[in-house]
Amino acid sequence: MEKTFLMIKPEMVKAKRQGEIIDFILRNRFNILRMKQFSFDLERARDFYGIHAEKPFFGDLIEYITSGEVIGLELEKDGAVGAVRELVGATDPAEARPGTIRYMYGASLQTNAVHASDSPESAEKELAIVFFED
Ligand code: FUP
Repeated sequence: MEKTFLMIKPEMVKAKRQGEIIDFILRNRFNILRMKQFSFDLERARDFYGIHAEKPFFGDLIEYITSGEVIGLELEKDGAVGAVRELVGATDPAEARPGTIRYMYGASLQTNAVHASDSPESAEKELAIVFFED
């Protein structure tokens, strides 16, 4: 079965709302294979978001993602990569469809509640960064 990576971002963990997202994922019939609460160090954060290194928002993004604990989840389902992206919704919560995670929990382009891998290749890279000790 296909695997992917989902991450609950710092503002959701700070607000103690991670349970709602995990419940939503389980109700949508994903299997959770691994789950880890942790803080990014700078090096891992820069690697994780390396594709955005040249973007003007990169510095803010790194500051934000290292600002508190996050929860990484390895998920499994048929077509998991696309299925999670559907549930997550558009990057900007203002553009996210009703019923999506970012519609329900996202506050801004930066504080958009979760991250989800956009391809099987990204999922593999992101899982390796987050679950590096395995
Ligand atoms: P997504 O794949 O939907 O998470 O979005 P992107 O990979 O395009 O962006 C990665 C993260 O950068 C997003 F979660 C939000 C953040 N971002 C900004 O903070 N400002 C921007 O202008 C664009 C993206």
